[in-house]
Amino acid sequence: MAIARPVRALGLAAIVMWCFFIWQLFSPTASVNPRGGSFSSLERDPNLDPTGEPEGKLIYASEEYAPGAAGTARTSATLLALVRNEELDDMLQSMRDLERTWNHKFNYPWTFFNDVPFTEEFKKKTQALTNAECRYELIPDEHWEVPSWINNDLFVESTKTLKEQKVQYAELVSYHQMCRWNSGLFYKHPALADVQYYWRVEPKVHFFCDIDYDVFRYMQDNNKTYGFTINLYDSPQSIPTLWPETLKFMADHPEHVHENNAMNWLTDRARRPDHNDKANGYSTCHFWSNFEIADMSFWRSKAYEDYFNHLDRSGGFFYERWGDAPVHSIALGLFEDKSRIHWFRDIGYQHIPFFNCPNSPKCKGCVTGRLTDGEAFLHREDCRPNWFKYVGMG
Ligand SMILES: Nc1nc2c(ncn2[C@@H]2O[C@H](COP(=O)(O)OP(=O)(O)OP(=O)(O)O)[C@@H](O)[C@H]2O)c(=O)[nH]1
Ligand SMILES: [Mg+2]
Repeated sequence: MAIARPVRALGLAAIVMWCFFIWQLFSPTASVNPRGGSFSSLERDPNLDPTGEPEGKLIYASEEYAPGAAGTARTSATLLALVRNEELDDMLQSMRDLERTWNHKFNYPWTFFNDVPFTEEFKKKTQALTNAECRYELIPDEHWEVPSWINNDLFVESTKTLKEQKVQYAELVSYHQMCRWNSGLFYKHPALADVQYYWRVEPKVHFFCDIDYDVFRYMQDNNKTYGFTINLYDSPQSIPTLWPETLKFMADHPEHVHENNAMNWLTDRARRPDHNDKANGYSTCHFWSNFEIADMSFWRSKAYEDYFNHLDRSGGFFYERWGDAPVHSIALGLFEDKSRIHWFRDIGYQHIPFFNCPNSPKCKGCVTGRLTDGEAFLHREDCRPNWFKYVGMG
């Protein structure tokens, strides 16, 4: 019996679609891994691979890490938190996690910063969670105030535009102040004058994995400048002139650009061309700086000081909403040897809505390889594949 031509066509289309479906499912470059991490340029999320301690020299806990003066193995370092009195409960949550997984073995001091004095309750409750010393520091006015060269009318006008473009927190002056302080001022506080390394800790973050070695000594003994866990795309609307200002700066100061820089990571256009276009040449890829373990010598270097001053004078911390994350990341990507930047893949971490959750028996409370527990579209913000592609996983 002859089959009518439309029916034959329909059958053929069904077979083609079925083949396409099967190909999507079993293709070796499937872009979605079963745990939810979305990788288009890698076969799988490396967090799914068994993760141990980093290579290199590691120093483990001993009696030389006892609290107080007995702690002779500790290097010059602090856990560092900028926090408001109202965030006490969330800060205690972060502290509990970090003390449990790491600091009770090493007893590094905590340094808390605030633009207003800390309450007695804040001091009492935070100190009660650690055997290490806690320091409570007020930020000097000249580090926090809006700089004299910022025009308030222009600021108000600019925030309207930013709000129209849905830039989060654009209307909050304090948010701009916070980003500027985290970019170029925190390490100038007199309380940190003799401190070299810091681990930045925000309220309401989580740490999931037991870490048994001294991470600050890891940085020092293995010649690392900066450590991160998560790498994301930024909102290009918050930084339209950051890259153009950076190019101007580089033209004036070519001597600061490191020969082993990560320029191709900073300027990648392949993965998210729209972001690169809106940010005028910057991929917007950045280390998510609510977590950072770093050597302040880099921020205190002439290269970074010159760069920060250039950016600060241009007004973009207020007329746009430049975050410390892209500012730090661009500076590191240009002025530092990229081999001195380390992915702490073994430190399980969450700041809502993103995770770094390694595959290790030392981790509890997060799902291995899960990048986010938020909406599916958030996977698009993952920029780690670019870092791995251009720099590696070291
Ligand atoms: N003392 C003080 N701390 C602040 C102020 N604004 C922000 N911070 C702190 O700066 C850090 C970053 O601020 P967040 O409000 O968490 O900004 P964010 O991480 O971009 O935003 P979320 O996604 O909402 O967490 C946190 O540690 C805050 O506690 C402020 O005006 N004063
Ligand atoms: Mg936060």
